[in-house]
Amino acid sequence: MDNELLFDLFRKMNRIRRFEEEAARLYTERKIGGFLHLYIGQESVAVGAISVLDLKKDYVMSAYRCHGHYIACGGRTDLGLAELLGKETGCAKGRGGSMHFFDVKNHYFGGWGIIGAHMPVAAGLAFAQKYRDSDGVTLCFLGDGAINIGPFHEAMSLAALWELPIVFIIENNYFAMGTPLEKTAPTEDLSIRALGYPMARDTVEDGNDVFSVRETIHSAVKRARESKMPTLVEVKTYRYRGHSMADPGTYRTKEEVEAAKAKDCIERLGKKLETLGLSEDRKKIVDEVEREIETALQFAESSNFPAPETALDFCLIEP
Ligand SMILES: Cc1ncc(C[n+]2csc(CCOP(=O)(O)OP(=O)(O)O)c2C)c(N)n1
Repeated sequence: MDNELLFDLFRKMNRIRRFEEEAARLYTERKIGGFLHLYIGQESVAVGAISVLDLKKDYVMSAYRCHGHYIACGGRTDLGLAELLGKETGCAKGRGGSMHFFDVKNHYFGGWGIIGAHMPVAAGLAFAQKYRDSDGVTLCFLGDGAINIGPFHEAMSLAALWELPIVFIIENNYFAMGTPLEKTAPTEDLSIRALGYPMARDTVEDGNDVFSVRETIHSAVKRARESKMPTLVEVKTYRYRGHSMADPGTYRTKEEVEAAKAKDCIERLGKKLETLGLSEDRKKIVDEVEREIETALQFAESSNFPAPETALDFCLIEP
Protein backbone atom coordinates (compact mmCIF):
# COMPACT_ATOMS: atom_id res chain seq x y z
CA MET A 1 0.00 0.00 0.00
CA ASP A 2 1.44 3.37 -0.92
CA ASN A 3 2.12 6.02 1.71
CA GLU A 4 -0.21 8.58 0.10
CA LEU A 5 -3.17 6.26 0.65
CA LEU A 6 -2.15 5.63 4.28
CA PHE A 7 -1.87 9.37 4.86
CA ASP A 8 -5.23 10.01 3.24
CA LEU A 9 -6.98 7.41 5.44
CA PHE A 10 -5.29 8.78 8.58
CA ARG A 11 -6.04 12.39 7.65
CA LYS A 12 -9.74 11.73 7.00
CA MET A 13 -10.21 9.73 10.22
CA ASN A 14 -8.54 12.50 12.22
CA ARG A 15 -10.54 15.14 10.43
CA ILE A 16 -13.81 13.42 11.39
CA ARG A 17 -12.74 12.96 15.02
CA ARG A 18 -11.64 16.57 15.47
CA PHE A 19 -14.69 17.88 13.61
CA GLU A 20 -16.97 16.02 15.99
CA GLU A 21 -15.08 16.96 19.15
CA GLU A 22 -15.61 20.59 18.19
CA ALA A 23 -19.25 19.87 17.34
CA ALA A 24 -19.73 18.45 20.87
CA ARG A 25 -18.21 21.60 22.33
CA LEU A 26 -20.41 23.88 20.22
CA TYR A 27 -23.45 21.89 21.29
CA THR A 28 -22.66 22.31 25.00
CA GLU A 29 -22.28 26.04 24.31
CA ARG A 30 -25.85 25.87 22.95
CA LYS A 31 -24.81 27.05 19.51
CA ILE A 32 -26.29 24.02 17.71
CA GLY A 33 -30.08 23.70 17.46
CA GLY A 34 -31.78 20.30 17.33
CA PHE A 35 -30.05 16.96 17.75
CA LEU A 36 -26.38 16.05 17.48
CA HIS A 37 -25.40 12.39 16.97
CA LEU A 38 -21.67 11.76 17.02
CA TYR A 39 -19.81 9.14 14.98
CA ILE A 40 -16.73 9.05 17.26
CA GLY A 41 -15.30 5.51 17.35
CA GLN A 42 -16.73 4.47 13.97
CA GLU A 43 -14.47 6.55 11.69
CA SER A 44 -12.71 3.53 10.13
CA VAL A 45 -16.01 2.31 8.68
CA ALA A 46 -16.92 5.37 6.59
CA VAL A 47 -13.31 6.16 5.69
CA GLY A 48 -12.34 2.57 4.81
CA ALA A 49 -15.48 1.86 2.77
CA ILE A 50 -15.63 5.15 0.87
CA SER A 51 -11.88 5.00 0.12
CA VAL A 52 -12.46 2.19 -2.41
CA LEU A 53 -14.96 4.22 -4.46
CA ASP A 54 -14.50 6.26 -7.58
CA LEU A 55 -16.55 9.29 -6.59
CA LYS A 56 -16.59 10.55 -10.17
CA LYS A 57 -19.26 7.93 -10.81
CA ASP A 58 -20.12 6.27 -7.45
CA TYR A 59 -22.69 7.54 -4.93
CA VAL A 60 -22.98 7.47 -1.13
CA MET A 61 -26.01 7.77 1.14
CA SER A 62 -26.29 7.31 4.90
CA ALA A 63 -28.61 7.67 7.89
CA TYR A 64 -28.48 10.61 10.30
CA ARG A 65 -25.16 9.94 12.07
CA CYS A 66 -23.71 11.42 8.95
CA HIS A 67 -20.79 13.83 9.49
CA GLY A 68 -18.24 11.04 8.97
CA HIS A 69 -19.66 9.92 5.63
CA TYR A 70 -19.81 13.51 4.38
CA ILE A 71 -16.17 14.13 5.32
CA ALA A 72 -15.01 10.75 3.99
CA CYS A 73 -16.54 11.70 0.61
CA GLY A 74 -14.40 14.85 0.63
CA GLY A 75 -16.92 17.21 2.23
CA ARG A 76 -15.34 20.42 3.58
CA THR A 77 -15.14 20.80 7.35
CA ASP A 78 -15.79 24.57 7.23
CA LEU A 79 -19.06 24.07 5.34
CA GLY A 80 -19.95 21.20 7.73
CA LEU A 81 -19.40 23.26 10.88
CA ALA A 82 -21.34 26.14 9.30
CA GLU A 83 -24.21 23.71 8.68
CA LEU A 84 -24.22 22.64 12.33
CA LEU A 85 -24.50 26.29 13.34
CA GLY A 86 -27.37 26.85 10.88
CA LYS A 87 -25.37 29.33 8.77
CA GLU A 88 -26.16 30.19 5.13
CA THR A 89 -22.69 28.98 4.09
CA GLY A 90 -23.40 25.45 5.37
CA CYS A 91 -23.28 22.38 3.12
CA ALA A 92 -27.11 22.34 3.13
CA LYS A 93 -27.33 26.14 3.27
CA GLY A 94 -28.02 25.99 7.01
CA ARG A 95 -31.40 24.32 6.50
CA GLY A 96 -30.43 20.70 7.13
CA GLY A 97 -28.45 20.70 10.35
CA SER A 98 -26.56 17.76 11.80
CA MET A 99 -28.76 14.99 10.39
CA HIS A 100 -29.06 16.30 6.85
CA PHE A 101 -25.61 17.04 5.50
CA PHE A 102 -25.60 16.97 1.69
CA ASP A 103 -22.87 17.41 -0.90
CA VAL A 104 -23.90 16.73 -4.48
CA LYS A 105 -20.50 17.77 -5.86
CA ASN A 106 -18.83 14.92 -3.95
CA HIS A 107 -21.72 12.52 -4.67
CA TYR A 108 -22.82 12.42 -1.02
CA PHE A 109 -26.63 12.30 -1.06
CA GLY A 110 -27.36 12.80 2.67
CA GLY A 111 -27.89 12.57 5.75
CA TRP A 112 -31.43 11.02 6.37
CA GLY A 113 -33.27 11.23 9.70
CA ILE A 114 -35.96 8.56 9.36
CA ILE A 115 -34.65 5.08 10.03
CA GLY A 116 -34.44 2.95 6.89
CA ALA A 117 -36.24 5.56 4.77
CA HIS A 118 -33.14 6.36 2.75
CA MET A 119 -32.64 2.75 1.65
CA PRO A 120 -35.23 2.63 -1.16
CA VAL A 121 -33.97 6.05 -2.28
CA ALA A 122 -30.43 4.63 -2.42
CA ALA A 123 -31.80 1.72 -4.47
CA GLY A 124 -33.22 4.39 -6.78
CA LEU A 125 -29.77 5.93 -7.19
CA ALA A 126 -28.36 2.51 -8.07
CA PHE A 127 -31.24 1.96 -10.49
CA ALA A 128 -30.34 5.24 -12.23
CA GLN A 129 -26.69 4.17 -12.43
CA LYS A 130 -27.65 0.90 -14.09
CA TYR A 131 -30.30 2.48 -16.36
CA ARG A 132 -27.80 5.08 -17.59
CA ASP A 133 -25.06 2.48 -18.01
CA SER A 134 -22.78 4.67 -15.90
CA ASP A 135 -20.74 1.81 -14.39
CA GLY A 136 -21.29 3.51 -10.99
CA VAL A 137 -22.04 1.86 -7.66
CA THR A 138 -24.03 3.16 -4.66
CA LEU A 139 -22.94 2.61 -1.06
CA CYS A 140 -25.82 2.79 1.40
CA PHE A 141 -24.89 2.97 5.11
CA LEU A 142 -27.40 2.09 7.83
CA GLY A 143 -27.43 1.30 11.54
CA ASP A 144 -28.20 -2.08 13.11
CA GLY A 145 -31.47 -0.53 14.31
CA ALA A 146 -32.70 -0.35 10.70
CA ILE A 147 -32.73 -4.06 9.92
CA ASN A 148 -36.24 -4.74 11.23
CA ILE A 149 -37.98 -1.86 9.53
CA GLY A 150 -40.08 -2.16 6.37
CA PRO A 151 -38.02 -0.02 3.95
CA PHE A 152 -34.92 -2.17 4.71
CA HIS A 153 -36.73 -5.18 3.23
CA GLU A 154 -38.31 -3.20 0.39
CA ALA A 155 -34.93 -1.85 -0.69
CA MET A 156 -33.20 -5.23 -0.40
CA SER A 157 -35.96 -6.88 -2.39
CA LEU A 158 -35.80 -4.33 -5.23
CA ALA A 159 -31.99 -4.43 -5.26
CA ALA A 160 -31.99 -8.21 -5.68
CA LEU A 161 -34.89 -8.28 -8.16
CA TRP A 162 -33.44 -5.60 -10.43
CA GLU A 163 -29.80 -6.68 -9.88
CA LEU A 164 -28.76 -3.22 -8.78
CA PRO A 165 -25.14 -2.09 -8.33
CA ILE A 166 -25.51 -1.35 -4.63
CA VAL A 167 -23.75 -2.31 -1.39
CA PHE A 168 -25.71 -1.98 1.87
CA ILE A 169 -23.40 -1.54 4.87
CA ILE A 170 -24.82 -2.18 8.33
CA GLU A 171 -22.69 -0.33 10.86
CA ASN A 172 -23.34 -2.57 13.81
CA ASN A 173 -22.48 -0.50 16.88
CA TYR A 174 -24.66 -2.82 19.01
CA PHE A 175 -27.21 -0.20 20.10
CA ALA A 176 -30.26 1.48 18.62
CA MET A 177 -30.64 4.48 20.94
CA GLY A 178 -30.55 2.70 24.35
CA THR A 179 -31.74 -0.69 23.08
CA PRO A 180 -29.05 -3.36 22.79
CA LEU A 181 -29.04 -5.43 19.62
CA GLU A 182 -29.62 -8.70 21.50
CA LYS A 183 -33.11 -7.46 22.42
CA THR A 184 -34.13 -6.86 18.80
CA ALA A 185 -32.25 -9.30 16.55
CA PRO A 186 -32.64 -13.08 16.80
CA THR A 187 -29.16 -13.68 15.38
CA GLU A 188 -25.61 -12.45 15.91
CA ASP A 189 -24.97 -12.57 12.17
CA LEU A 190 -26.81 -9.62 10.65
CA SER A 191 -25.68 -10.31 7.09
CA ILE A 192 -27.88 -13.42 7.20
CA ARG A 193 -30.76 -11.14 6.22
CA ALA A 194 -29.33 -11.18 2.69
CA LEU A 195 -30.29 -14.84 2.20
CA GLY A 196 -33.97 -14.19 1.70
CA TYR A 197 -33.68 -12.03 -1.39
CA PRO A 198 -31.05 -13.35 -2.32
CA MET A 199 -27.88 -11.31 -2.64
CA ALA A 200 -24.23 -11.67 -1.66
CA ARG A 201 -23.28 -11.13 1.99
CA ASP A 202 -20.17 -10.55 4.04
CA THR A 203 -19.04 -9.53 7.53
CA VAL A 204 -16.19 -7.39 8.82
CA GLU A 205 -15.49 -8.74 12.30
CA ASP A 206 -13.00 -6.01 13.17
CA GLY A 207 -14.45 -2.75 11.92
CA ASN A 208 -11.72 -0.82 13.77
CA ASP A 209 -9.26 -2.08 11.20
CA VAL A 210 -9.64 0.30 8.29
CA PHE A 211 -7.85 -2.19 6.00
CA SER A 212 -10.33 -5.01 6.73
CA VAL A 213 -13.17 -2.63 5.93
CA ARG A 214 -11.45 -1.61 2.69
CA GLU A 215 -10.82 -5.18 1.60
CA THR A 216 -14.38 -6.40 2.14
CA ILE A 217 -16.04 -3.34 0.62
CA HIS A 218 -13.63 -3.45 -2.31
CA SER A 219 -14.83 -6.98 -3.18
CA ALA A 220 -18.47 -5.99 -2.75
CA VAL A 221 -18.09 -2.88 -4.92
CA LYS A 222 -16.28 -4.90 -7.61
CA ARG A 223 -19.12 -7.45 -7.58
CA ALA A 224 -21.71 -4.67 -7.87
CA ARG A 225 -19.82 -2.91 -10.65
CA GLU A 226 -18.94 -5.94 -12.75
CA SER A 227 -21.83 -8.34 -12.14
CA LYS A 228 -24.59 -6.01 -10.90
CA MET A 229 -24.85 -8.23 -7.84
CA PRO A 230 -25.83 -6.38 -4.64
CA THR A 231 -24.22 -7.23 -1.28
CA LEU A 232 -25.25 -6.80 2.33
CA VAL A 233 -22.21 -6.27 4.57
CA GLU A 234 -22.21 -6.13 8.36
CA VAL A 235 -19.32 -4.18 9.87
CA LYS A 236 -18.86 -4.58 13.63
CA THR A 237 -17.97 -1.30 15.30
CA TYR A 238 -18.75 0.75 18.43
CA ARG A 239 -19.81 4.32 19.22
CA TYR A 240 -18.06 5.93 22.18
CA ARG A 241 -20.57 8.71 22.83
CA GLY A 242 -24.24 8.45 23.72
CA HIS A 243 -26.85 7.98 21.01
CA SER A 244 -27.11 11.77 20.86
CA MET A 245 -25.67 14.53 23.02
CA ALA A 246 -28.77 14.27 25.23
CA ASP A 247 -28.08 10.61 26.11
CA PRO A 248 -26.26 9.89 29.39
CA GLY A 249 -25.73 6.26 28.25
CA THR A 250 -26.91 4.50 31.41
CA TYR A 251 -27.64 1.29 29.47
CA ARG A 252 -23.96 0.28 29.25
CA THR A 253 -21.06 0.26 31.66
CA LYS A 254 -18.09 2.61 31.67
CA GLU A 255 -15.83 -0.46 31.45
CA GLU A 256 -17.49 -1.57 28.22
CA VAL A 257 -16.91 1.84 26.64
CA GLU A 258 -13.31 1.99 27.89
CA ALA A 259 -12.62 -1.49 26.48
CA ALA A 260 -13.84 -0.29 23.07
CA LYS A 261 -11.73 2.89 23.27
CA ALA A 262 -8.64 0.76 23.94
CA LYS A 263 -9.05 -0.62 20.38
CA ASP A 264 -9.43 2.83 18.83
CA CYS A 265 -9.23 2.83 15.03
CA ILE A 266 -7.29 6.11 14.72
CA GLU A 267 -4.73 5.19 17.37
CA ARG A 268 -4.28 1.87 15.61
CA LEU A 269 -3.54 3.42 12.23
CA GLY A 270 -1.31 6.00 13.94
CA LYS A 271 0.73 3.18 15.48
CA LYS A 272 1.03 1.52 12.08
CA LEU A 273 2.47 4.74 10.68
CA GLU A 274 5.00 4.73 13.53
CA THR A 275 6.07 1.14 12.82
CA LEU A 276 6.58 2.08 9.19
CA GLY A 277 8.92 4.86 10.29
CA LEU A 278 6.39 7.56 9.41
CA SER A 279 6.08 9.26 12.83
CA GLU A 280 6.96 12.68 11.43
CA ASP A 281 4.22 12.36 8.83
CA ARG A 282 1.77 11.30 11.54
CA LYS A 283 2.55 14.42 13.55
CA LYS A 284 2.38 16.64 10.50
CA ILE A 285 -1.08 15.34 9.56
CA VAL A 286 -2.40 15.79 13.12
CA ASP A 287 -1.12 19.40 13.15
CA GLU A 288 -2.55 20.14 9.70
CA VAL A 289 -5.97 18.83 10.71
CA GLU A 290 -5.84 20.93 13.89
CA ARG A 291 -5.17 24.08 11.86
CA GLU A 292 -7.85 23.17 9.34
CA ILE A 293 -10.46 22.79 12.10
CA GLU A 294 -9.44 26.10 13.68
CA THR A 295 -9.92 27.90 10.35
CA ALA A 296 -13.17 26.03 9.75
CA LEU A 297 -14.49 27.15 13.14
CA GLN A 298 -13.66 30.78 12.42
CA PHE A 299 -15.41 30.51 9.06
CA ALA A 300 -18.51 28.91 10.57
CA GLU A 301 -18.78 31.30 13.51
CA SER A 302 -18.32 34.39 11.34
CA SER A 303 -20.80 33.30 8.63
CA ASN A 304 -24.31 34.77 8.57
CA PHE A 305 -27.59 33.06 9.35
CA PRO A 306 -29.88 32.79 6.30
CA ALA A 307 -32.00 35.91 5.85
CA PRO A 308 -35.59 35.46 7.13
CA GLU A 309 -37.04 36.29 3.72
CA THR A 310 -35.25 33.23 2.26
CA ALA A 311 -36.99 30.84 4.68
CA LEU A 312 -39.12 29.32 1.91
CA ASP A 313 -36.33 29.04 -0.66
CA PHE A 314 -35.54 25.48 -1.76
CA CYS A 315 -39.00 24.22 -0.77
CA LEU A 316 -40.47 21.85 -3.34
CA ILE A 317 -43.58 23.99 -3.84
CA GLU A 318 -43.27 27.70 -4.52
CA PRO A 319 -45.73 29.70 -2.38
C1 LIG B 1 -38.87 5.33 11.46
C2 LIG B 1 -38.19 5.85 12.69
N1 LIG B 1 -38.49 5.34 13.90
C3 LIG B 1 -37.87 5.80 15.00
C4 LIG B 1 -36.94 6.80 14.91
C5 LIG B 1 -36.25 7.29 16.18
N2 LIG B 1 -34.86 6.86 16.19
C6 LIG B 1 -33.89 7.73 15.93
S1 LIG B 1 -32.40 7.01 15.96
C7 LIG B 1 -33.01 5.53 16.37
C8 LIG B 1 -32.10 4.34 16.57
C9 LIG B 1 -31.35 3.96 15.35
O1 LIG B 1 -30.31 3.06 15.64
P1 LIG B 1 -29.35 2.52 14.51
O2 LIG B 1 -30.11 2.35 13.23
O3 LIG B 1 -28.68 1.31 15.04
O4 LIG B 1 -28.32 3.69 14.26
P2 LIG B 1 -27.19 4.26 15.21
O5 LIG B 1 -27.85 5.28 16.10
O6 LIG B 1 -26.63 3.12 15.98
O7 LIG B 1 -26.21 4.92 14.30
C10 LIG B 1 -34.41 5.59 16.47
C11 LIG B 1 -35.26 4.45 16.83
C12 LIG B 1 -36.66 7.32 13.64
N3 LIG B 1 -35.75 8.29 13.46
N4 LIG B 1 -37.27 6.82 12.55
